[in-house]
Amino acid sequence: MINSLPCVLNISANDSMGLAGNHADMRAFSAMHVHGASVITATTAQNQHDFFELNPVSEIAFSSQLMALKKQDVFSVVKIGLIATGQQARTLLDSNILAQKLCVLDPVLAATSGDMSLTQERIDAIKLLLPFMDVLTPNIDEVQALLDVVIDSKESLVNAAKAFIDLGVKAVLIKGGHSKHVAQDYFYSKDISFFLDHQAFSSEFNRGTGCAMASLIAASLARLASVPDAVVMAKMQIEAGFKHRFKIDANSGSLGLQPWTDHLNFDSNAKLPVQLPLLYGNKTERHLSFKPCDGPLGLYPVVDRAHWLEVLLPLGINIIQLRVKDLQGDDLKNEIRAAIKIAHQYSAKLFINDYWQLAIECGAYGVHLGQEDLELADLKSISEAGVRLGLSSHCFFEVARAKTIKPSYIAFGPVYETQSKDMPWVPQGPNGLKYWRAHLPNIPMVAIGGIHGERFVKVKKTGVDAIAMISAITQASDPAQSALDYKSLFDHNIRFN
Ligand code: 3NM
Repeated sequence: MINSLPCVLNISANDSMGLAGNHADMRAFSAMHVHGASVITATTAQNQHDFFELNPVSEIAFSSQLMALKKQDVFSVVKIGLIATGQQARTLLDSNILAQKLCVLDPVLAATSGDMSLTQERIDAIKLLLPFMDVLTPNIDEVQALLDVVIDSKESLVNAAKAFIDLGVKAVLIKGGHSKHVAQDYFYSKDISFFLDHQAFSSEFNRGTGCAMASLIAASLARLASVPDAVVMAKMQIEAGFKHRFKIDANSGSLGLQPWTDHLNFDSNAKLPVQLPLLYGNKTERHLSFKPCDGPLGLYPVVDRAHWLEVLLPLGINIIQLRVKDLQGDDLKNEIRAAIKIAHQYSAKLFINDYWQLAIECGAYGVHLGQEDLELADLKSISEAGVRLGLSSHCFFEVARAKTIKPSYIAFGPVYETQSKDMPWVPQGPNGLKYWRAHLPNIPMVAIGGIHGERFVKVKKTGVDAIAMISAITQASDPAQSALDYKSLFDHNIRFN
């Protein structure tokens, strides 16, 4: 079978030494199994030590490359690196290509090898393009030059990110804050913001890292990832690239990006070439700890009323979740209290969905949160109250954040399509679970979403610690018998019939 590759239209300059610019972009696309087409904006004459010349291509050379690619439009994503003249930006806008595509802009203003005529014309050219950009990836120097600000604190960093959004950019990843061994980036969009840390940062043999980062993001967008996921995957690739750097002499080299493994096709015997980054919404998240769950987990029913606990816990089920979506005030509190009382009688681990304040107040065993709740929930209070924390995750960026928070368990879903909850995420399947198991050997994993019948055994075989279910138990004609069957399957690996 002939492999079909997604395509990125790449607009960047040629680096004569082949370490940065278009060469680095193409290496990044190739690692991500994405095809890159090139519009060259300039030739540069440079080596590791000196930057000699930036020679923009002629206007006709620029516009004709663009025209040729527009005529065979196989691109969903445009990635822009060095724009050499104001006219190139205007030509790009006139081509109407940007408005129809996802666009990533790495605003290259200076080369690591030396100054690259940082002119007002090139700054203005980049500003012209900003309103069309889905992702902007400046480093701190570029932020300062583009916005004419000084970044010297977290507050100034956040303000700069917001200023880019005001200029029309949808999301910005500000790269930098390099301390000796850690590279810290800051992501900001209207919906979400987070920091990303990586330990593998090095200032040697790292030419083209910025170009590669933007191209890796563009490549993941072409592979239909969400923007936060594309950023996390790019960071994972960069870390692996640092570990496998190559050199061409004693001083010069670049990242050795690794072939990307698609988590939905993960072969559990494969070695993991990339690791998850540290990702956190605020610094305190990194330093919290949550009580572990006692003993093994197993079959994990999710129910909407306390009376289910009377049915299910006598069967020996030791973990259960109360997920009430239609009560408030005293009714809600009474339901939670009733469930906690029954769970106590059976020494079962009861997690309360969503209502973390009530869970703390009523002394629940644990609370289960979705990541959209993290902006409001007080994780420190949950941790200090000794209430366990279960966190949902559905994609790279959520798994990375959950891993950083180190909850008592992480739930992964949806494994299959489910009717029990509106789900914008791609089902991860058993291969997705195997991939996350390999990444997180030591964190208890819960699988959830569309699991029933033969699927149960496939999910169990991935090595998860618990399987959470709603409809397969609560909507069964005999819920207790169904729960018993699944419990035996989990506990004894017996065949389902
Ligand atoms: N959370 P059923 S899937 C409540 O993926 C819930 O986070 C999910 O119900 C997640 O077992 C889901 O009936 C619904 O498919 C699970």
